[in-house]
Amino acid sequence: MSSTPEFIIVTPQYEPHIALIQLNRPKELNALNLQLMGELRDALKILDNDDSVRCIIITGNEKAFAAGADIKQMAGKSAIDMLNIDQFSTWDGIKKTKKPIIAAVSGFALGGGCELCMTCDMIVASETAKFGQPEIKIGVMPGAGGTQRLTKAVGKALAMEMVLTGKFISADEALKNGLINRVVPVELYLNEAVKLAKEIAAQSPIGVRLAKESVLNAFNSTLDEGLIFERKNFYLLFASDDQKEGMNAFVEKRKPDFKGK
Ligand code: DAK
Repeated sequence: MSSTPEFIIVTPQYEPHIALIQLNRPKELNALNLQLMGELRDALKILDNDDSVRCIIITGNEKAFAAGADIKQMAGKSAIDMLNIDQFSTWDGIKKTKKPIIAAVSGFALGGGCELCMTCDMIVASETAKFGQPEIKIGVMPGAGGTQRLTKAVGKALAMEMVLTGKFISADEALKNGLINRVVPVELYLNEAVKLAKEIAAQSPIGVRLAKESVLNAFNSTLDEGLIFERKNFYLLFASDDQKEGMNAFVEKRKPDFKGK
């Protein structure tokens, strides 16, 4: 990292092959100001290019994953200010991360905070987590994918209700409706995310990368286009050492040692 970030804490080897990024504006419930988002984008880019990292976890603290974009920073802005700030380039940078990202969520995941965890690939939540898109209550609407990713995850009925009323849903409701992967007691949510990250980190990094890309492609393509995309990535993996190692290890009844080549 070129300079130490102020609003995030980055631990590149929290566990072997697993990086942890903690959002760290606790007094403001991790409200996502522009600096924090820039630091997050830069950290993800560095970790994405670090061969020793195979999975990334983004977390907050027990009270909040993130309570949204920083309302105080946005309040006085004009449409042209927002256009010129071009936050989308930052969010697009985060979205481009090739390695899998797990959001470990406790407490509030609201507005941009909910959108950030939906931009991640999987979500592990504590029983105290609350998800919501309350932008409507402050006179706006979701601006970083909330109307799209939430709808694709939970369906029209619940997404419409959440986006139009700003209501929060609990971790259990989020699990029941397909928004998140797991719910565990609050003292375990980070451990649980690490457990999931370890399972992923034990696989072929190149396989994981192309599989993630293929799953995400499902959101942007017809079934036939998606199947063609998947097939090409599948063939491509036969050019990797990891494919030989994985299949040979199976035949030789041993654990594979994947190198990401
Ligand atoms: N922004 C700024 N400060 C926030 C904040 C936020 N989103 N959320 C909380 N804080 C601050 C509070 O102002 C308070 O600061 P002080 O007053 O102590 O200085 C401190 O955090 C503690 O908050 P509370 O005192 O309110 O704590 P409570 O436990 O009573 O309530 C709460 C917790 C989460 C229910 C409440 O703080 C709340 O309603 N917060 C706002 C939630 C919200 O409306 N979130 C959506 C924000 S709009 C875009 C990308 C993203 C976005 C837009 C565009 N582009 C790419 C263009 C996203 C927009 C949003 O997220």
